[in-house]
Amino acid sequence: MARGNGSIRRSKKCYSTGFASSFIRLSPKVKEALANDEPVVALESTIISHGMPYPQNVETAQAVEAIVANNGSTAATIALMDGKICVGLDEESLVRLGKSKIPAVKTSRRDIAIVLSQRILGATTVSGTMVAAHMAGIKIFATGGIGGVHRGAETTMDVSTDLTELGRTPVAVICAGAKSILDLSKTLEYLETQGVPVVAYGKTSEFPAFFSPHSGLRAPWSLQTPEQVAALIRTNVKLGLMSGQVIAVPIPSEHAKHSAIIERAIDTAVRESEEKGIRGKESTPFLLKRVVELTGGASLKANIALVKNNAQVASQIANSLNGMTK
Ligand code: PSU
Ligand code: MN
Repeated sequence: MARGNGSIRRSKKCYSTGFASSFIRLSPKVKEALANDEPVVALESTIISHGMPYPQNVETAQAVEAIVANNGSTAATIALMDGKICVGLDEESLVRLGKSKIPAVKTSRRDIAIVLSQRILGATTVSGTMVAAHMAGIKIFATGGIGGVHRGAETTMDVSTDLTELGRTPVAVICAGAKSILDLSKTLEYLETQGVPVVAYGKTSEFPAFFSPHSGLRAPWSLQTPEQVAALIRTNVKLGLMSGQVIAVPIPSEHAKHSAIIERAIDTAVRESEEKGIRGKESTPFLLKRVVELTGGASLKANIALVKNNAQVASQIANSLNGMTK
């Protein structure tokens, strides 16, 4: 039953309440895909506004959407615009996020209601995107890397809300692990605390470190095929476990060749951020930007390649999940 213009169809696939659905604006393509029970992959927008420079950010967002489409799924890039949670963006909106004179606000769960009520342009993080995807009934979300426990968190308490979101929202996040701007060992500990399965994907049992397939840390689980991941997601949904999953896909080896140089740049960037006293939500964007500068763009190339790879894997998982008997 439709609930007025632009609102989502009320079906078993839609988890939002009547009130929440009035805030959601589905693009025509996403609306049709969800109504027809076709596979949909959510994509975040902070990676566009804060994760990459213009114009590579917009180009990558478009290329990633095309990869999802070419693999038989519908892409739903998510952002907050004009007081609505927009699920599926047109080209003009992608450019607005990537190039706006008034920059988009990085929007995690904490910020959603403020950004909507003030009608601010909001780019959703992993946490914000998971909230929106779940409201729209989307179970699979592809990105580059998740936020995590920051280095030095024992004194700063800087732990990304992405990790608590993963503990409370049943969306699978297909990523390349987390960047070593973070403390990866503490990040895995915290995900265990939150009850989140972390799965190394493919022929590996190691948790990948974004720019490198190697972190030296073992992932608690390892799965090899889209079907196995789809079975995990389906079982999680059927059980009513409200937690998400981290599906950690190693960067393809041909794109990992500069990882040692990038690692040194990360150490420098972390030191600079401490010296400058950068804190809170500014910390991750500062580090990402500095690493791109210090590596002369090598990290950006690797970042783009792994996001595309993750989008492809996510589409395969979405197709597989869709093919399973309900
Ligand atoms: N890590 C990346 N690229 C990104 C981000 C993290 O390699 O673009 C973004 C994501 O949107 C992620 C957010 O959800 O940063 C985490 O920010 P914080 O550490 O402030 O929670
Ligand atoms: Mn933080």
